[in-house]
Amino acid sequence: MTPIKIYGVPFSQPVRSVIWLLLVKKLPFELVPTNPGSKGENGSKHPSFLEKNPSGTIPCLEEPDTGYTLGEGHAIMAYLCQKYGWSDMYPEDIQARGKVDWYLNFHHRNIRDASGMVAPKIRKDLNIPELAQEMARRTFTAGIKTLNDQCLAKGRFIAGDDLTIADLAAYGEIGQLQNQFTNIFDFSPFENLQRWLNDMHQVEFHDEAHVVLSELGDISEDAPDMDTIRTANINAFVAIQNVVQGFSG
Ligand SMILES: N[C@@H](CCC(=O)N[C@@H](CS)C(=O)NCC(=O)O)C(=O)O
Repeated sequence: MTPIKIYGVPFSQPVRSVIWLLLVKKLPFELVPTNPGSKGENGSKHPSFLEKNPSGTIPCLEEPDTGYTLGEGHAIMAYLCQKYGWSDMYPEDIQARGKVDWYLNFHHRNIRDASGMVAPKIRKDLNIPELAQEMARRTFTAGIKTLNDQCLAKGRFIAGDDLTIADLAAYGEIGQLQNQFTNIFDFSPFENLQRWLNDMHQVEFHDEAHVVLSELGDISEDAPDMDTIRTANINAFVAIQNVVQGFSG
């Protein structure tokens, strides 16, 4: 069987969540470097990429054996879980699965707005208005308050007491803001969320899946230049490849 392909770069939040799932499940895959937003040959807006994922965003999955392609991080994770029978991560029981799906839907325009705080630091050239940044902070804060006060007050993980793809999706966004990574959000008022973050650190391959963030480090004061981001992505790419090589023997 030819390994599946994942198009993307490790700095992308939904790409990281998909990669982490594949590492946890030890499924060999090929990570195909793809520049988000670029119309160039390896870009997510190139016509050949749009054939695979009409929205022109990363991540995107491709199965060389079947020719099947799929975009959207959450759709990819749900598909993989169903295809390979990873029912621990995406339960078969429809009520339990409903709770995972609740989060996967809730995530967008709530938790996903974490990236609305990261992007202005990384892409100074985009001149993202202060108001947009403030709106992202407010939406994100309301989102994590919901997780902290409701979901994580009742269960160890977001959709109950077991780790699921809801947690991997959420960590892609929330995790990046922690003080050992970009350090651009204060989680101290959110006790349950902090406990969850610590639990997520214990999940297998946490460090390998997040090399890009440890390489990039604290960006709260100084924005990294493009070379630093490129190097962080390359080093993360190598770290991920090294783990995957171990799976295929
Ligand atoms: N809803 C999509 C969002 C994907 C997304 O926005 N990816 C970014 C990189 S993190 C991207 O490809 N941006 C390029 C663009 O929007 O043109 C998902 O969760 O997969």
